[in-house]
Amino acid sequence: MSVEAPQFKTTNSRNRISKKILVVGPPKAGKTLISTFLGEYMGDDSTEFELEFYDSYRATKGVRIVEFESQEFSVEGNRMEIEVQLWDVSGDIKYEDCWPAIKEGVHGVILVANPDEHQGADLQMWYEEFIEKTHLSLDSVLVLLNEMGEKRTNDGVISDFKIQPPLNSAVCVACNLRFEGQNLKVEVNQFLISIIMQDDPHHRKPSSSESPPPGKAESDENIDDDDDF
Ligand SMILES: Nc1nc2c(ncn2[C@@H]2O[C@H](COP(=O)(O)OP(=O)(O)O)[C@@H](O)[C@H]2O)c(=O)[nH]1
Ligand SMILES: [Mg+2]
Repeated sequence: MSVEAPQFKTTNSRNRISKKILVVGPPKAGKTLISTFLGEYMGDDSTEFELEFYDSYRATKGVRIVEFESQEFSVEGNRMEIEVQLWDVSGDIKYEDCWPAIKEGVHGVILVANPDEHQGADLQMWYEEFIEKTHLSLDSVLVLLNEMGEKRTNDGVISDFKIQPPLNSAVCVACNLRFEGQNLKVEVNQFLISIIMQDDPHHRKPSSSESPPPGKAESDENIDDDDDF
């Protein structure tokens, strides 16, 4: 299957572009909860979050689409917003007949695992299907290690989670929605910047140390100034 290179899609004069991002990974990793969180909170500067955790697991049937608009990014003085279409994909492979349609026109992938329940190898099939086969750059991939429960991020479980190459070159961050939703917003903003940078290969990719402040992804300093965006 051939996939066209991501392109700017300007829908109006305010530089609004659309990006299709898949959320994939094994079942019960927290994909649906994370997608709901992003849909609810990425478009504003909320720092207080209300999350509904379910005691009984409700498996996603096939795929669920969550849409949100990013906050404005400033790129070389131009304001732009990203209309994100987040495809929350079931971790059940019985829906694999739907995968070709799901993969079509994808611009980025968020891979989610629960480091208490999964291992790096559990991401391999999802990497091959949704990243390798679609020829996506690893700059358009974010691996989220979603810790559930009372633990904070960055504990031993995270450091023991071994991701196989070449996926281990992608940005990998730990998150714990219960305590650190704001960190997730910052990381996803950075991920969105990385995806829009793919549209222009002359631009330098922002590094994680250049993360925008929460909810304000100012990327002017992250790019060369020899090109119009
Ligand atoms: N306590 C807690 N529960 C979570 C978290 N993320 C997901 N869950 C719960 O774990 C179960 C599976 O989450 P879900 O998002 O449906 O996983 P999916 O199969 O990857 O889409 C659900 O009952 C969620 O409410 C989390 O960060 N903390
Ligand atoms: Mg789900």
